[in-house]
Amino acid sequence: MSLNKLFLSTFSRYPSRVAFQFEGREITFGEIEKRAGEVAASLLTLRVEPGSRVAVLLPNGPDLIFAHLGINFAGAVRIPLNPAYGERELNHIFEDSEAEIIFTHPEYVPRLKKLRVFPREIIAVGEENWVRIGGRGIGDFLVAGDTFCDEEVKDSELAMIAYTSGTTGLSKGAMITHGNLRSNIETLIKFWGWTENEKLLLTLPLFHIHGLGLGIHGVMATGCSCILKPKFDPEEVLNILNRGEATLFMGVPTMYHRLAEIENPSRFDLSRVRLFISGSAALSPALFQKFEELYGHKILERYGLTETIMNTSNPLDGIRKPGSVGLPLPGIEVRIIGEKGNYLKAGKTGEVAVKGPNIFKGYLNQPDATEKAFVKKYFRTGDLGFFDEEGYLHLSGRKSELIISGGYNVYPREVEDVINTHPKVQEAAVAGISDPELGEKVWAFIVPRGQESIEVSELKAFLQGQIAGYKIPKGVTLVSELPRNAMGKVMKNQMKPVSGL
Ligand code: MLC
Ligand code: AMP
Repeated sequence: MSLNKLFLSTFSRYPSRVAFQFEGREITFGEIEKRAGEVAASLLTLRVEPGSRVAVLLPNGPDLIFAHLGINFAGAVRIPLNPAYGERELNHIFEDSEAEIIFTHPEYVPRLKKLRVFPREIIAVGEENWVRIGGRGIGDFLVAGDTFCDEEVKDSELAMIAYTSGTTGLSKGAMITHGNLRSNIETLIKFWGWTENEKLLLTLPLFHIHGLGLGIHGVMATGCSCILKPKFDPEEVLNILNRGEATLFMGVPTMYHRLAEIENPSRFDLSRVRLFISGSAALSPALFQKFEELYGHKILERYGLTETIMNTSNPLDGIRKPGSVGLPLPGIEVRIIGEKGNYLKAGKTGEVAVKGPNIFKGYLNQPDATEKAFVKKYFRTGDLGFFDEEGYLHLSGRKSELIISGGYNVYPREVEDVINTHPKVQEAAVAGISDPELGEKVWAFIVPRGQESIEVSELKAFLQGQIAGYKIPKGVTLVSELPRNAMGKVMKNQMKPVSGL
């Protein structure tokens, strides 16, 4: 069954139920069905065909949801994009994906039009109307209709291409099918005891698998209600939970850190919340314990990737082990593999590899990277870990230099490539520095050209607009040279954020 069919069955069960509360607006499932149907019908008037790629560059809100669902209802493939992306990221994604259409906020239109590459039709999503700006001039986008080309959409067809940071410095498009998304959300709903009576508080950004594939898809699949926020604000979250307006919260560890560090936490009674779920980055046992002491809840930690959606989770009813990402989800096989691709026993650390209906179809336009990503039909996650005797997975590191800052992934190479184009920079290396709030923060080590000096503010100004803000180094250390091993590889574990000059 396609994701579309799953969502359509919810619409027919609960047409008048409020699905989302967003900034004073209430949106029912019936309204979502109508708007998403109109989006689908309107896309077909723009020669969108099954398999066409359509990007969404919108802030959190109902319009983003209408656009995403409408694209899939038209049989097309959606590409979620972070509004913080700069020129470099967008040019690459549009070139690589050949996205034909983009839904965006009217304010972002001038920025898009300045890019080297952009889709043939831009749909500016305004409060009153949706305006089409494209080859055939400017006009209204939305037409009446309810096109659901569901009969033809199969489990194996692509629903989404999600860009995830790439080791080579440019992001890779992970091709995710209807079957991947549908099977995973169905599994999670059962595993987490998520029903139509749930009230989800969703403050995650909706351009990653966490907010979209879990948060939005969970609401669509269960028919539960959701308070959706433009962004995360710890005081606001605690007030909503204290008033008993939500029963489920999902977040990244940085959010839980901020909830735990709030002034005077005893003001808040969170006893009416059923479940707190954390993922996208490691939740430290210290934070797990502090949250339990303050609010009486054991956070349920789970583990996933854009390419696999969710793989493991601590149980709802069994033991939630601090520092562990839990048990393989039903129907999903998780193995630990050694250097030669051999399977390792419990207690032995190796690369985490996953097989199941959740595994993506491969990287767009990258057959080599796709081939390398699999061993014996298992997807290699790049994460290192081991199983304990009770079958719980513990992650212990990563094979690559990936930095995870507040739940966002940053590959050093991408940031280095841009810093290296600065005229005062001879050479740069970027690494993750441990940080209590963000987990890791991005830091640049720079060998300046000649006698030049370079300030953090100057570097930030240079990078702004080229790459997303969360990738911009929080600090810079000037060094006379980068430490290298005999092979000439920079030894990042030897770089410390104190001045080396
Ligand atoms: C924001 N900024 C960050 C940052 N988030 N810097 C480093 N790391 C981060 N994570 C910077 C912005 O660029 C900006 O800088 C300044 O902080 C303020 O921006 P903001 O938007 O007001 O930030 P804030 O609200 O504080 O954001 C923190 C946060 C956010 C934790 C709420 O980072 C967040 O929503 N993270 C969730 C990411 C996520 O959903 N990941 C899922 C990936 S999927 P300036 O200088 O530009 O003003 C995945 C699979 C799985 O991993 O398992 O789930
Ligand atoms: P992304 O490519 O943005 O989907 O990020 C996927 C990566 O996030 C994984 O490969 C892990 O390194 C990391 N991740 C996700 N969940 C967890 C978790 N619970 N603990 C530690 N790391 C996690």
